[in-house]
Amino acid sequence: EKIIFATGNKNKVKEVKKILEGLDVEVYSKKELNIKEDVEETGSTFEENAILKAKAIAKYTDSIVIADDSGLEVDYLNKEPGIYSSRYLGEDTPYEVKNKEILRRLEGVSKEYRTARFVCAMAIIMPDGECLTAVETMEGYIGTEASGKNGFGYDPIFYPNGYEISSADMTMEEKNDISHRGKALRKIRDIIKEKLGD
Ligand code: ITT
Repeated sequence: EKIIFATGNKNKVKEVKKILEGLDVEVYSKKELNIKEDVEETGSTFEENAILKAKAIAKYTDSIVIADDSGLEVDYLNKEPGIYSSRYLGEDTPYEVKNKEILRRLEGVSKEYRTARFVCAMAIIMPDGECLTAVETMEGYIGTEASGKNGFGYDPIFYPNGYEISSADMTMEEKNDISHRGKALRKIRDIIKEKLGD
């Protein structure tokens, strides 16, 4: 059974391919399918935006479609950048710059007030049009410096609770085990398994 993962983010594709490993599915990104459509993320929640992205692609195919909308909520910054995570300081601004800016805005703030979380909403559209979602978080805090070369985006400044390292210092397997994306996608995987009857 073919699954289409509707995203333009190759880091998400890597993580999702790994998380769905072992299930008899093929993951295709939009790029691999030559779908050029750029979806406007006009929703006001991660969940709404995930559904928008999945629906935009579902009209091109009879396969199962999944989409991920995710981001970082920093409590001290009133949950910024939130659903605007990829657009924060401009879509093309390097993450080094975005991460530095968040660290700067938290300068002098003690650890107990540096709490943050990654949120992931996964939407799945079945061939019969049924739409389901799973929303999960990874709780942690913003460190005082960026660290790590793995992962992507805000990973170098995010330190998951219970670990002394950033999520960019984790292997992809370690991160997937505890991450917002890992947790949401494993729920979706169980739904797929049920539907496919295996
Ligand atoms: P698609 O919409 O095409 O899937 P995108 O990168 O634009 O790709 P989002 O709109 O969902 O995706 O933006 C999510 C942003 O939140 C992403 O670009 C990262 O900056 C950040 N983010 C989400 N999950 C993350 C993770 O696991 N680690 C680090 N940053 C993450």
